[in-house]
Amino acid sequence: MKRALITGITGQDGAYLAQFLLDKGYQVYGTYRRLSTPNFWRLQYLDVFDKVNLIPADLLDTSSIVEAVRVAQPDEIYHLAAQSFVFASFEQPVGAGEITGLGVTRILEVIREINPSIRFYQASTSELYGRGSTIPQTESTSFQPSSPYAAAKLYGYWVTRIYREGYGIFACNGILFNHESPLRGLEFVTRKISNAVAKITLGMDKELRLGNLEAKRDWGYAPEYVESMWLILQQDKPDDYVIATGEAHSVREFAERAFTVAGLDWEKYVKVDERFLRPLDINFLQGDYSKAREKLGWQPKVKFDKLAEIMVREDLNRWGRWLKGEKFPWDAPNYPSEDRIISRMLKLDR
Ligand code: NAP
Ligand code: F7E
Repeated sequence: MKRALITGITGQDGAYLAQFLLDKGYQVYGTYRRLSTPNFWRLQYLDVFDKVNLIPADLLDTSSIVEAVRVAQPDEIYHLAAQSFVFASFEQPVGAGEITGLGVTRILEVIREINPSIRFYQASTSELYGRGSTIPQTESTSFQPSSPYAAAKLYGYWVTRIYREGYGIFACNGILFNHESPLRGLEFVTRKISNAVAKITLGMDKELRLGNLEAKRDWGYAPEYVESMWLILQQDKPDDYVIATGEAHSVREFAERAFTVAGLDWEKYVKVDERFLRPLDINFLQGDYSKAREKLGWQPKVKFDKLAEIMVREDLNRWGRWLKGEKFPWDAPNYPSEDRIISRMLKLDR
């Protein structure tokens, strides 16, 4: 039985990947952070909480990573843990470097020391391309990161290649474009929209405040994207791959589509709020996944319209059940209103 270690198993991708690998017959280990309140709702939601082995570890603490690798003895490590919210990386830029950047080297060093035959997947990102990039983006498009998050990921991308080329470690980058699902964190724009649409439809909210409506992203469906991570580590040679849908849509279009799913006119509810603008934003990301299609046999099935529909229907279902008194694992009831969050990024007088 193959053994996999997933860092960041409590996140969107970590939970879906755990489910995918369990279905493949893997013994799955996952690292999680010790928090004052448990954060296992996604694993419970997918009904895999009792099937995975959990190891406390923090990317800031190398000794905890050593322990995780010693305990799990993995054939494959999927390194998904990161401070993944771009907006927050402007609030905590040093943390972005420490966690999202240096965290990669800490894990690669542990692999090099303990067992260099472990295969390593690095969660790289379309954010690497940044502003003003040529379209569509491929594996050979140049990178111009536009946030502390992207700069940290650029470091992680290169250190992965350096350990591959310098030490012969089977280390790969999946350059994944945005991928969403009902398990997406509430701060990301698609889930913020689907959650608000559900609450407005059910009379629990009145409006939705968003930032840059013109930004275009290549949005795919997370459960399909975790399969690509596995495929990347099953190849004969380590390499880097773009994973995307090949389509770009704006935030405005996502809002329009999401409200339409619920039979509402988005323009009546969406307000632009400057607090959600970033010091720098990327206006256009659209991936070319030809290499993944040819070499991995991977291609996306769920595209933009269907994705928005899946997300809105699931948030409607959750809030509907919640209104009837049912309790089940899910993040929204505990999420503070953004008006209650004091952040230098959310100041009104910028
Ligand atoms: P996510 O839902 O935000 O999950 C991030 C995970 O990292 C969580 O399990 C989180 O733990 C963990 N983490 C954060 N800081 C940590 C630390 N200091 N030590 C240990 N663990 C820590 O992100 P995701 O959407 O699943 O994305 C997975 C990875 O893919 C991330 O590296 C992200 O940057 C990258 N990526 C995502 C996308 C996308 O569109 N989703 C696209 C390209 C690349 P807690 O639960 O305790 O917070
Ligand atoms: O923003 C705009 C915002 O926060 C998308 C992460 O998974 O994907 C994700 O990063 C766009 C941006 O995701 C709001 O300015 C408008 O242009 O959903 P997001 P992201 O920044 O693209 C990449 C691939 C990753 O690697 C990251 O880890 O939407 N936008 N209004 C807004 N965004 C948010 N969050 N909230 C708004 O109100």
